[in-house]
Amino acid sequence: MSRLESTVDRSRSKALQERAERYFPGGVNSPVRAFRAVGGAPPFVARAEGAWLTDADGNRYIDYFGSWGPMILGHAFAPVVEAIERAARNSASFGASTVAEAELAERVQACYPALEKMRFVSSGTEATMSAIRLARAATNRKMIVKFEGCYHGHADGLLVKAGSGVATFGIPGSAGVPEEIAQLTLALPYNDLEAVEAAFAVHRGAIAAVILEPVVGNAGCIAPAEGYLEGLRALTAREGALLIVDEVMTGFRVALGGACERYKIEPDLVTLGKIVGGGLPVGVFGGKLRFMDLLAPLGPVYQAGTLSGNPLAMAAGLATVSHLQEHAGTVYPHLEATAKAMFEGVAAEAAKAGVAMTLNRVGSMGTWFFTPGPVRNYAEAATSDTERFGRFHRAMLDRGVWLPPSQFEAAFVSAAHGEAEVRATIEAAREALRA
Ligand code: HOZ
Repeated sequence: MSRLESTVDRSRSKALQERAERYFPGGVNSPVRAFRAVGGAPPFVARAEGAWLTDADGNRYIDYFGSWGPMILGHAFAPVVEAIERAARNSASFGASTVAEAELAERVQACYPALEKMRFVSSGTEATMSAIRLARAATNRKMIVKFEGCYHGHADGLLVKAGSGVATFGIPGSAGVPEEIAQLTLALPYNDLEAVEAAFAVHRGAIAAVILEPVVGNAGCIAPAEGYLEGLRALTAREGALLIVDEVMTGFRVALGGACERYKIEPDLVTLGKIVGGGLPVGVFGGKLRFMDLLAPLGPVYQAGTLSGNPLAMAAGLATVSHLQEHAGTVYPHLEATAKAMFEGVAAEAAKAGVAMTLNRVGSMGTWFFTPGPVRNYAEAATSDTERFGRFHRAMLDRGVWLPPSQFEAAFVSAAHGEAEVRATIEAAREALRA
């Protein structure tokens, strides 16, 4: 048997993958799902509840990717399911304004006071590309600064040295992006203020915005160094560039008010997604009034979407954000304690097994990098032994633990994970790290 083959019966998933490959490139609608970075066949999900996924063959897994972040309350969380059902009875879409939009906006603003005004869109990609457009219009400048390994969706100008699937497959950017567009993006090392200072010196008066993941999730999890976020704020303010804090992944995750609250950031614009939609497709961009009021119909920056503020998505988002707001005092401490026990428990097993590993964790998101570390930027993350990670991933999957299928994606813990899941995960890791 090859090292990629599993002893677990996933024959139904395998057949479904073969069928999917007839219709979708790689059999998937988003590249990392194809498991190419870790090997083995991806299980097809039949259903999920709480912290557990069940595949098409009836195998059960503890879920540590949580739909890539949104499922912070666990799968099929009853208030979210009921809200979606209620909304669906009134029709799935109108393409006109509804009361739920302002209700959700009011709650989002209570958690994120920096969003003086906002706009709902349908994905994180839409949110970040619209924020960049606003920044360019507001400054009348063309260039943007991003950081290596940060992923801000798949708009042309944001794929330069991006994280997530771009890092997973080791490609510098994407074919099909005109050089003229890629040249407007400067990709600098994360956690390096001097590099940003130098870029502003070279391109004085040309940089419209600096966009970043305040805690990187798409190169694996990387925390901001002490003083880094404050430094970026000061530099961008001094140079007349906007600071865009991309909280698609960290929003409502690393605190109720995301990284803005946790690190006391004062952004010009913020982008959100994932949790704010409760598992349905929602993105948000928002920030200072003087920028947001440049948007059509008030101003000259055009942005639109038939499904923006979709009633089902608003209902799921409202149920999720309301629950987080009303139970923040219990949910976030539970997430912190569960994630700490689980991530550190697995890292302790690696130490016992003599496996070189660096654990990075911020709240309920984290990554075990298969490298002695430290990991403070993408170049250091890229020193990880990705083949070793793949072996660990497959061995964990065979023991009923589904981790994100790439060394360069963060793992997430939900409020539905508890002591039993933590214990089972550490036990699985004890064996998997020796496999
Ligand atoms: N880029 C996403 C995670 N960072 C992957 C989304 C997906 O494959 O569903």
